Amino acid sequence: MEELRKVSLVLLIREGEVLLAMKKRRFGAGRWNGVGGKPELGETVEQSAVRESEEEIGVKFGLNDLEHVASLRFYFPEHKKDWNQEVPVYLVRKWEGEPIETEEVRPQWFKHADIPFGEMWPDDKYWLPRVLAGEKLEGEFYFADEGDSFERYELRKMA
Ligand code: 6OG
Repeated sequence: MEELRKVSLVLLIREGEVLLAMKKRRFGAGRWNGVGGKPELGETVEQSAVRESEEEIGVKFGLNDLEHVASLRFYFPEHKKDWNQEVPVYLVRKWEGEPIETEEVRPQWFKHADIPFGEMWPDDKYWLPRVLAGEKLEGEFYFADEGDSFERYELRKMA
């Protein structure tokens, strides 16, 4: 299978709550998600997680604060295969600054019981509760269309 580009996903967490951000534009617009994005030239995916978190919501933390909790591979139909990506998911428990709204996203804290899965990528309800409960996961999601549903998925404990 071809190499997938890696795109970071960061979830800030505090007691019983997770920070999600409403994406205001581009890929994933209109959905709540973590922050993060594509590495720039010469950057590792971890560095992209740190940089994008500061750019998107104004919080600062170090590479050591990234807790790698999942690796998810997303596959789309042939006509959308440029959306295929591997997403390492990181939890962050300690940062500097208060999350702020920017042109790209609007952040908001959610209690675990109130996570708005209906307004998120459809994969999230399968892996996010498990990751928040302390599991480390890897898996694949095969989308049937442009991201509203998927045909099948596999999730297993991270090797
Ligand atoms: P930019 O293209 O904005 O980064 N991402 C996904 N997150 C979830 N929960 N489900 C998916 O299923 C995803 N596909 C991509 C990775 C895109 C951001 O969205 C994440 C990045 O954080 C398809 O640079």
